[in-house]
Amino acid sequence: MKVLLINPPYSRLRRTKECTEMVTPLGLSCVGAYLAGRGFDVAVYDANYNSLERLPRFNDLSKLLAKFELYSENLKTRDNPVRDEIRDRIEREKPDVVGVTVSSPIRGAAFVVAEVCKEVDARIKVVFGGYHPTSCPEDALSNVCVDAVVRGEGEATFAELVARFSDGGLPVGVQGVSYRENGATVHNMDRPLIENLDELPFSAGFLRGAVTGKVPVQYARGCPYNCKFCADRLMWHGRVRYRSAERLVDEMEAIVKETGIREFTFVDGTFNLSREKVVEFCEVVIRRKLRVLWDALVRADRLDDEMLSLCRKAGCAQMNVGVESGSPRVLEDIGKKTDLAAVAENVGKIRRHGIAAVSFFCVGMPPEKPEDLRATEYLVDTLPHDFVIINLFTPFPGTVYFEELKSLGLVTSEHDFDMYGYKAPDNHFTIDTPREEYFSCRDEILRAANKANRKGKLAAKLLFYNLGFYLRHPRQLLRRAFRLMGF
Ligand code: B12
Ligand code: SF4
Repeated sequence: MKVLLINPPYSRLRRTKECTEMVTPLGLSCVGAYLAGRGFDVAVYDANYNSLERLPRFNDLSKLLAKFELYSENLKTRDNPVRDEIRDRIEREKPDVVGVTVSSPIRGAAFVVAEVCKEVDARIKVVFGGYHPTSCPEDALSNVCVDAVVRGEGEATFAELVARFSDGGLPVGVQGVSYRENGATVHNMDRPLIENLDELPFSAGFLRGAVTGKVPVQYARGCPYNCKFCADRLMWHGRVRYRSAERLVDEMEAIVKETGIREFTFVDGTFNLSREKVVEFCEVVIRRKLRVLWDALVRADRLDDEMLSLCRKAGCAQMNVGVESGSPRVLEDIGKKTDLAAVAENVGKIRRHGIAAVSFFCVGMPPEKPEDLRATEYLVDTLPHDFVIINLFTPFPGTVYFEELKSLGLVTSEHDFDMYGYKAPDNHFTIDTPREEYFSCRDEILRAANKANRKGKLAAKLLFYNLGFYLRHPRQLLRRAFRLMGF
C-alpha cells in the first residue's frame, strides 16, 4: 500500500505567507513515521510550499487581510497552477491512500486536494485527520471525495485503517474512525490515547525534502488549562503526557545528523507547564553539547531567571508568549488565568536573557468591548517585546467560545469555515461591540502592532544574539536568509 500524506496549499491559494515561519506539520510526519515503521510505503508532500515559488510575507496584517479574497477565488478556480502541481504529484506517486491534515480554516484547500485525488483515480482512498475532522467529522464527510476521517490522535488509528483498506474492507470497528456506509455516516468508538509517547518512532526521516523552515518537535501532548478560544483539549483531552527528555534530545540529534538543520520550533501548546521538565530538557542538551537554536510557546506566569538562563544556554533563541488580551476582565473570561503585571515583568526578563520575546494576542474575542480592545492596543504599544503577532479570534469547533456563540445564534449551521481564520478580514464575533466599531478598534491595534514590529526588528535581533551560532554553522544562516527573502 502506497500512502501519500499531504499538507493542503492554504497559503499558496491565498498567494501570501500567512505565518511568520512556515513549518511542515508535525502531525503528518508523526503518522508517516508510525506507518513506515509498520511496513507501509509512505511519502509526505507539503503542497503548501514550493521552493521555486516566492510568496510575499506581510508583517502588516492589514495587507494580509486585503489579499484574502484571492483565497475564495482560487478555491473555486479549477484552472490553477497549484491544482495542476497537486495533480502531477498524485499521478507520479500513484498512492492507494492519501492522508490530509486539516484545521478548520484550511478545510477548503483540503477539499481541493481530495477532489484532485478522485479526478486522478477514483479508487484512491482519501482520509482527513487533524482538528477539523476531529470536531466536525460530518462536515468532512459531506464531501463525497472524502472516504474516511481519523478523529483524535492519529498514529495507531491511521495504521489500522490503512491495513483495513489493504484487505479491501470497510473500517467497521476501527476505533477513532468515521466513514460513510450506505449513505449514512458511521462514527466508531473513540480510541484511547497512547500511554507512553516514547514508544512512538522519530519523525525526522519524514522531514527530509519536506521541511521548509525550522523543524517542529514536541516534548508533551496536552495542556491542563481550557482557554475558551483554544482547541487543544479537543485533541488531547486536557491530559499532559511527556516524552522523556533523553528521547527528545535523541530525536533532535538524529535530525541534525540526517538533515543538517539545527533550528527547531516546539509545537507544545505550553512548553513551560512543568518547570522540572524544562530544566531536565535543558540539562540534557547542555550535557550532550548539542548546538541548536529553538523557540517555544510559553505562559508568561511560569518563568523565572534561573529557568530562562538555563533555556538560553540550551539554545533558546525565542519565546512566544501567549498574552492574548490587555484586559483583565477578558483574561478572566477566557480562563487564561494570567496576571498582566507578571506578563510585563517576564517579557522584559526574557529579553534580558538574550532571548527574543514575541507576544501573541488574540483580538476580537466574544466578550470584548471597545475599552478592552483599547487596553490590548495599549499593551501592544507598551510591552517590551521584540515582535507582536495578532491573531484575529476565530471560533473553532470544539472550543467553549464556539458553543457559546452557537447558543447565542452568532454561529449558525450556515457557518462558512473557509471565510474565517486568524488572518481573515471578515471575523467579527464580539457580542457587545458592533461590526464597524470593532473593525475600527481592530485597525488601531494593527497599527500599534506595525509600529512595535518596526521598532523590534526581530530578524536583526535574532541574528545579533545568535551570531556565534550562525558563524559556526553558516548553512543555518543561508537557510534563514533564504526564508527571509520569501522562499
Ligand atoms: C504548530 C502549530 C501551527 C504551525 C504548524 C501548522 C500545522 N498544520 O501543524 C503553524 C504556525 C504553521 C500553524 C498555522 C496554523 N494553525 Co496552528 N497550530 C499549531 C499547534 C500549536 C501545534 C500543532 C502540532 O504540531 N501539534 C502536534 C501534532 C503531533 O499534533 P497534531 O497536529 O494535532 O496531529 C495529530 C492529530 O491531529 C492527527 N492528525 C493530524 N493530521 C493528520 C492527518 C492524517 C491523515 C491523520 C490520519 C491524522 C492526522 O494525528 C497527529 C498525531 O497524533 C496547534 C495547537 C496545539 N496545541 O495543538 C495549533 C492549531 C492546530 N492551529 C490552528 C490553526 C487554526 C492554524 C491556522 C489555520 C491559523 C489560521 N491562519 O487561521 C494555520 C494553518 C496553517 C496550515 N497550513 O496548516 C488551530 C486549529 C483549530 C481548528 N479547529 O482548526 C490550533 C489547534 C490552535 C488553536 N487555536 O486552538 N499552526
Ligand atoms: S491557550 Fe495555551 S494555556 Fe490555554 S488551553 Fe490552549 S495551550 Fe493551554
